[in-house]
Parts: sequence; structure tokens; C-alpha cells
Amino acid sequence: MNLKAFLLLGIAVLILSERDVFAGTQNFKVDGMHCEACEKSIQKEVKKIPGVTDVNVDHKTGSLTVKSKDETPVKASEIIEAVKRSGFAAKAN
Ligand SMILES: [Cu+2]
Repeated sequence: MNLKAFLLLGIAVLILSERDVFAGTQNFKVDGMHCEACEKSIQKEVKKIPGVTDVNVDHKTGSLTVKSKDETPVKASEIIEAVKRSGFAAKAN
């Protein structure tokens, strides 16, 4: 195993051992959204979190998809807190 592969494996193990953390794409289920204004308020709050690059919210399906930079892990609990601040309840899928 070369050094680069070894380091990548180490990083993967670290990320997996911290279950709350994700890098890449994470889906959430959000309860209580009724319209586009609900989507916007969630989007605004979640986008403030460092490392978050893209936020997609759909009130019809109650889904929230958050993307982060691969090298910047984001805590799912931070996303859930941000959704809570905007007045809704979310849980990680
Ligand atoms: Cu609404």
C-alpha cells in the first residue's frame, strides 16, 4: 500500500468513526414545510454552515439535500440545528 492510499484509508476510517459527520451529499427528512417560503428560510439558515456548498429543499416531498466540499466534513447535527432555528424539524435519512 502506498502512502497516499494509506492516508486516504485513515481519513475514511476517521470520518466513518464519527457517525454524525458527512462529506459529500447527505439527505434529510423535514417535517412541517408548506410552501416555497418554508424552503427559502431553511435554505438560508443551512447555507450559513461552513463547508456547505449546496442546499436543495422540496416542501412537496419534505426532503432536504445538503452538499459539502469533500474535504470539509459537516456535522449532520449542525444541519438539524439550523433547520430547527428556521422553525422546522429534520432528521438524517
Ligand atoms: Cu411555507
